[in-house]
Amino acid sequence: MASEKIDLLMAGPMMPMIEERLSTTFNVHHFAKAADKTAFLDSMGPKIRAATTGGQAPVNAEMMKKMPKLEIVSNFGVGYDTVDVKYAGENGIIVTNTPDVLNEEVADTTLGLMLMTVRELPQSERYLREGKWLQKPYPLTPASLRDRTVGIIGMGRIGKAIAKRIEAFGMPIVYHSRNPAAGVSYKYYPDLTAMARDVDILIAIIPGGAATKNMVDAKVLEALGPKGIFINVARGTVVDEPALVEALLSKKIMAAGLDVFADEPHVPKELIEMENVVLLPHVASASVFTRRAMGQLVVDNLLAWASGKPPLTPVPETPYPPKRK
Ligand code: NAP
Ligand code: 8YV
Repeated sequence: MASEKIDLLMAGPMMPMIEERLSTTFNVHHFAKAADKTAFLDSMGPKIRAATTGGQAPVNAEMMKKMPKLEIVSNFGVGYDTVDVKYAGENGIIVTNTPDVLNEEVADTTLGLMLMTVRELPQSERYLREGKWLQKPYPLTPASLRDRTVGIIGMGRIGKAIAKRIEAFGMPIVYHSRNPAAGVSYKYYPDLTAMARDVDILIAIIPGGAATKNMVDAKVLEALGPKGIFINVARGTVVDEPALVEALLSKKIMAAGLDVFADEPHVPKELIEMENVVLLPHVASASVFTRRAMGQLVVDNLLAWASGKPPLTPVPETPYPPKRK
């Protein structure tokens, strides 16, 4: 006798391959498509045993309370700041993410964004397209990678992949995190402001959430100084965005390259109008190759759990096996 499919809540839109590969084992219920979310959770919530989400669609405590049989939330993305892992951990719900499979892609994009920002490549490309080269050459860029030290905020999986690439560029590297990273010989700064004072490029690649909110504030930006360039591939919440806008407008820092924003997909008008910023629409991992690998890991975590095996990549806050109340 064929066993019954498991009811799964898909919190937001996801890649079609994820739903296709889940459909043999799960009944997929689309939360985002429900006109009345409360009525949907009241009627479907008691049946749901698994959930999946990515990026913009949260799985918060309020939702999880309405799914008393929920056992697993499989998150698309290594960052899982939109899932309430504290509530999940306290209630025996495993949360999984997609680490490692995106390290190289995100590190590549970070280096691209750094080069674009320092050497004004998008600006000079626009210059050519606008026919301005016919009048005179694009001005020399005030900034170069040649005389700069890089400070990385976060020396985890992706921070290390970024550092490896920057080493090949022959640039000195230092870093900040809560603890010194194992197996790393770069200079460690326990104090972020002190590191910002000593570097010319600051790259953020840390998790979002309450612990890192506005970590890069006016004081850190001031310490980075008028030659300083800020690159953010972490989360928009890690920088005080109004303070960043002010620092860029008043030339307290020279430039910024940003892949992430506080209220995506909304980007402050001031940033869009500035010439000394390069803006990307959260694309650091966004190749077909890497997004497929991330999607497969979302599926594999759920299939492992459904067959009674340990999920492949539970987050540290919700270790397997879970402690159910
Ligand atoms: P990871 O391996 O867990 O590394 C995280 C690093 O951040 C560690 O060095 C950690 O060191 C440090 N850290 C954590 N909390 C901190 C805090 N409160 N203060 C200072 N440092 C802190 O994670 P990963 O795989 O490298 O990914 C990092 C993050 O990048 C993700 O969580 C996500 O937000 C972001 N990301 C963005 C994109 C994008 O598309 N733009 C793509 C992938 C990832 P300590 O624990 O010692 O502090
Ligand atoms: C994804 C990311 O773009 O992995 C992460 O933490 O930010 C990105 O790789 C995002 O999670 C998908 O919405």
